[in-house]
Amino acid sequence: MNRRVDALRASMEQAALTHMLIQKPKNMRYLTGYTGEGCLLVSDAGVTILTDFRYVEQASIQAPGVKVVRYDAAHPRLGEIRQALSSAGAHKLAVEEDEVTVEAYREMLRSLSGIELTAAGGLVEKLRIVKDEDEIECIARACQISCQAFEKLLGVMKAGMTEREIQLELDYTMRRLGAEDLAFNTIAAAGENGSLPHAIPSDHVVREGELLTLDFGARYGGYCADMTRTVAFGAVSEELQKIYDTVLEAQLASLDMVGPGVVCSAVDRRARDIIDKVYPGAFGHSLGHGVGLDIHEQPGLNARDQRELTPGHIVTVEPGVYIPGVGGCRIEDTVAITENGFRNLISAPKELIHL
Ligand SMILES: [Mn+2]
Repeated sequence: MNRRVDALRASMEQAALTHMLIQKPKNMRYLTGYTGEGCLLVSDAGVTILTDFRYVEQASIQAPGVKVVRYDAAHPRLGEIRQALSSAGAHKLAVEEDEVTVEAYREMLRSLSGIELTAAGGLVEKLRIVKDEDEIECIARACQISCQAFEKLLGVMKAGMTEREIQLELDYTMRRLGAEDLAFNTIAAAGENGSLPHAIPSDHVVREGELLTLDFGARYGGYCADMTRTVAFGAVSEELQKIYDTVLEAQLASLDMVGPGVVCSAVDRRARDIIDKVYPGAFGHSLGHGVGLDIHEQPGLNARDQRELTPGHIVTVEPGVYIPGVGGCRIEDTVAITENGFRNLISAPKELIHL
């Protein structure tokens, strides 16, 4: 069928599973290229897309060669699934337990009586951790679009604009440059708002003497970019400069140790030690996360993740300092782990830019 479906079937076999129902849109896309609604049924006989009238043609275009089964009121989805299992003599169906709602689960219990439902969420996500060349190139392109948009923004952004105006300009520019969508809602936080790591852009007018944190990313080919830069408007206080310098030192030091065989938690620790010495407790989130079809994937650069980075992992490195009443700063790159170290997919400069 294809390498990804083959890999999933291999991990299903290891888990003694013959049939798996995939309902997460990103997992459906990863396995087949199909982006419409419905679900996938994966078995040793192959993969089937189950969908309704609206998506039948789209499925055949996006996933050529994949069997498409149309369901409707007379032939409901769960009836089709039940039939597929019974004709294969199967009595067990794996589902994504972190996707199925309680209501949907109850309906499955009713409609699939006699079939054991088992939790197998995470099997596809485990495959998605290591990106292939095509995926890395999509993320690299998404990062390139994001960096180009940031560079253009630097030419037009000035004190007197609101956070929302800056956000709109950046979003528009990413789309103009080829982003199919945004990877997530752009964060633009200036002045005291900078102490909110996930601030919602407001009508706050950016003034001279403020830092502005921009966290954003384009989406390309379904894949996300994630980058953050903090810029200054005019001259900033010694206090804000010190915050910036501390975050930059932590970002460069932790980035420097990234590579294959390095334990995720150790990278987080490196950045945290640097920041905690100057601003104890002011870096309250993890250092980074995997990026792919979803903006937050595995592995995590955090205190709990003891896995080793391996070639094909794509992670963010994004330390920050947040001080209520004063402001904040974050600097973030998205990097691909390679055989020898890493490839930084974000090319935007990191020294403090004064506008
Ligand atoms: Mn991020």
